Amino acid sequence: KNVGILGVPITIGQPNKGVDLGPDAIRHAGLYTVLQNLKAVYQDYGNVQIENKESQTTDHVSNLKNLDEIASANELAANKVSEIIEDGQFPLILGGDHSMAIGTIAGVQKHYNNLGVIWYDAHADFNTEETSPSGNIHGMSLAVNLGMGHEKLTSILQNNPKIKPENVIIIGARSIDSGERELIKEKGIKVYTAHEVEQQGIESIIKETLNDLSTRTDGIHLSFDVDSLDPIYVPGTGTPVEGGLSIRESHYALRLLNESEKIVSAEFVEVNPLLDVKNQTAERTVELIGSLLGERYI
Ligand code: DIR
Ligand code: MN
Ligand code: MN
Ligand code: MN
Repeated sequence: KNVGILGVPITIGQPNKGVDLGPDAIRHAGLYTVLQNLKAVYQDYGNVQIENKESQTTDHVSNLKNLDEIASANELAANKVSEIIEDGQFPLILGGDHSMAIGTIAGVQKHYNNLGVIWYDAHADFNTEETSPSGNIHGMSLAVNLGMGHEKLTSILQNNPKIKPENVIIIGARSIDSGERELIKEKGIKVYTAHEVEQQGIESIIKETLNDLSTRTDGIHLSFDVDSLDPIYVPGTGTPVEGGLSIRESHYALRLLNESEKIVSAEFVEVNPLLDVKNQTAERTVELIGSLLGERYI
């Protein structure tokens, strides 16, 4: 596999400082070594140039925070991701807050008629400006990809909507706002909450997910928010939620995704080194990336 690494150091989709340092922290945690051990061919495209403004702007009409800045950052990210695919590489995208998925998925979707998305996250990121309790766009990026939300966000690159509701599966959710819940039901999105992971087990869930998406899609993008994991493993993230997935089941999930050969692009987001302890969140992220790209214990 030819891997094209891209950092998207965006922080203005949420309030905590430091998530813009995530991509470099992941590189420092040994990303290249893992790729070399896997004998992967890789190229680092560097980071998208993002101006994370210190002072926050709020759109008066919609209450969206940093709307214009996020829209233009995502346009840049989308074009970069698309370029990586045109170069024949597998986009491995490092974040950055999850608002970046507006652009990354726009960039990938340009190359697929029927893209599937696995959203591995403690949250659903399914708010719109009408439902959002915070105005933070990192809590809206999945909804935007389904065509809901501000026109400046849904119109990035091309088609709107980018993704069909039946092509999205959320795994690990345990913090969903009431408005998001309504929208999820309305759109009929499949959600495996942390309770389903407990009850059904991650192996069955990933196999079901792959079965489901494989028949309908021509490629699957993995959007992996590190806050899907329990905070005991990942202290370095901005919106931790207790009761999360374990590191063991998450490695196994990623291994199953690797074996399926259905994943065409992946992003690992919300790594915040300023909230971290000894870069362990970035280190675990690198190890998880290793599992997705084929690393095995034996
Ligand atoms: C919350 C938090 N649902 C919001 N979202 C987060 O602000 O929309 N997403 N943390 O990752
Ligand atoms: Mn998220
Ligand atoms: Mn999250
Ligand atoms: Mn380690």
